[in-house]
Amino acid sequence: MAAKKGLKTFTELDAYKQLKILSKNPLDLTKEDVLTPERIQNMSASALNFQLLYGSERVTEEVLEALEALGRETCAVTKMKSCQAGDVINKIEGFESEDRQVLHTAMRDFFDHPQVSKPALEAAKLAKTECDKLDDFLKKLDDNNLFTDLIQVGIGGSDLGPRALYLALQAYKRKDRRVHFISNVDPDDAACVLKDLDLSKTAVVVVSKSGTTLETLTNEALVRSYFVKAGLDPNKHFIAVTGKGSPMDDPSRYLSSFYIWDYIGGRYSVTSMVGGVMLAFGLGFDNYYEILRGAHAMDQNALQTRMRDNLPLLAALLGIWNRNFLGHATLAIIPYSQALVRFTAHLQQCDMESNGKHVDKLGQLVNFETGPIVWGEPGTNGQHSFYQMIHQGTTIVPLEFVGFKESQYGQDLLVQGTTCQQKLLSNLFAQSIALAIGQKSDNPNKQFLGNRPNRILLAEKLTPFTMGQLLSFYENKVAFQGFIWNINSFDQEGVQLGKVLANKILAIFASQNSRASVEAFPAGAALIHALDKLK
Ligand code: G6Q
Repeated sequence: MAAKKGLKTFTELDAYKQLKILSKNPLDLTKEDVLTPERIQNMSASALNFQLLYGSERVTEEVLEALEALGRETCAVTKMKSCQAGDVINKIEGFESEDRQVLHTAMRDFFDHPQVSKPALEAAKLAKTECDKLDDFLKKLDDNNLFTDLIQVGIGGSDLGPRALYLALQAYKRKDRRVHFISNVDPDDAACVLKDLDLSKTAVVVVSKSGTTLETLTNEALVRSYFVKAGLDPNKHFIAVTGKGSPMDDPSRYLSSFYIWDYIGGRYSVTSMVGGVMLAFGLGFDNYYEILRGAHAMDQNALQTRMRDNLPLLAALLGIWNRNFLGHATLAIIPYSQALVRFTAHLQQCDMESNGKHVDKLGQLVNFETGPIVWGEPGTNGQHSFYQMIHQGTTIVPLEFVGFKESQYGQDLLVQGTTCQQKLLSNLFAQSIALAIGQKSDNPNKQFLGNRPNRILLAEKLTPFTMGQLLSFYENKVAFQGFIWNINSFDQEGVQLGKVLANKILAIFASQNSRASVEAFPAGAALIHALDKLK
């Protein structure tokens, strides 16, 4: 791949070449005296209230230096600064593309260190205005004791992250409030949520940045119809979160409308009003603010120059070592925390939609691997399910574990001398070591080859503040990988084709197989035809 405009592509970088040489002989973690207590201690980085332990990655000091050099050579931290300052970085040079700033960090940048750049300052001011408006609105709801329940209707970025955080922070929720989610256009999703609700005490927040998403608009119409059937006026129950000027920007149809801007990508929108209305309703406004404070603190950490001071950068580079140099195609993110039950699903979108790209920022096809397949479930449950493959399967799966010293509720019991929390942590630590060092045996079926790279992210307790930091840690890690690969982590052209074809199939359904609609998409018509054969 020839470099365009004098810029080196990823594989032409000096650090890439150095890492390529080093990767021919990666560290063997299964050897005696490799995973020593000293290594575990030395290969750890801390920032804020997190510790990242990476002794069980296949890296030596030499590899770490080369990774740091890769970060420098690709100006990763400078690019992060430029992103947070509001430069237009969401674009592909020379081709028709999105052409926007990327300013989700400004949604939480109105605390101690307001951004100095003018665009970021403006964005932070607008965000603060929406927060204040939300605070007022919620106070009015409180004063009039209007609603006990809230349904968030939205999909993709307007659902996954907000839902993951709400579920993660149940220990902090308001006892008098409940939140529900409808995302799928499958009518059973809405039916199941609505069947047990007293609609007279229920508000609905419809979240769609574009105001055009098929699933969300359909679900809004469906849920409105339930209110009408119950003799209620939906306009007195429905709240909108959308982009200014979108088709949903019609305050006459809503009890209140909140706004987001085109510089906030859907999957990066949790801390904006997209997550804000629901999180502040369900957890209380102060807890929502704590999430913002935490996220802002980690955004600041992402500006640190040294790799070992900058946790998201360090994790990004370790991921790149596994992906591009050790050749691992997937990444399992396993929280040893039941509260994070949907967090990996959010990270799956955040990572795969951002970095599942095949062209670089100059529109050139890349000649290296980009984002990995991201998946996972909480531990210890995963241990009783897919860990067999992770330990002894033929595909090596690097892992990122997340764990907490304390539980959220603090309700625990000593059983046979240890608490539940200690049992949870023992399993996390044991898995990390077992995967790294493996086990020799004369019985091949009882042999563990080891050298399964993994790292552990540890914090004291999953509070709203910690949750904000964790969210930002991953958002920034994903962005760093995109900066280093020089791909655009902020667009999502790959989701368009399916949407276009789904609309052609809808036209066949809507016109009851009109000739024109069938001829416009014969393969789609053939699939519809399969429905006729069902008994
Ligand atoms: C995220 C994507 C996508 C988006 C949904 C919902 O980055 O753009 O998941 O969030 O398609 O979009 P709307 O909020 O516009 O309905």
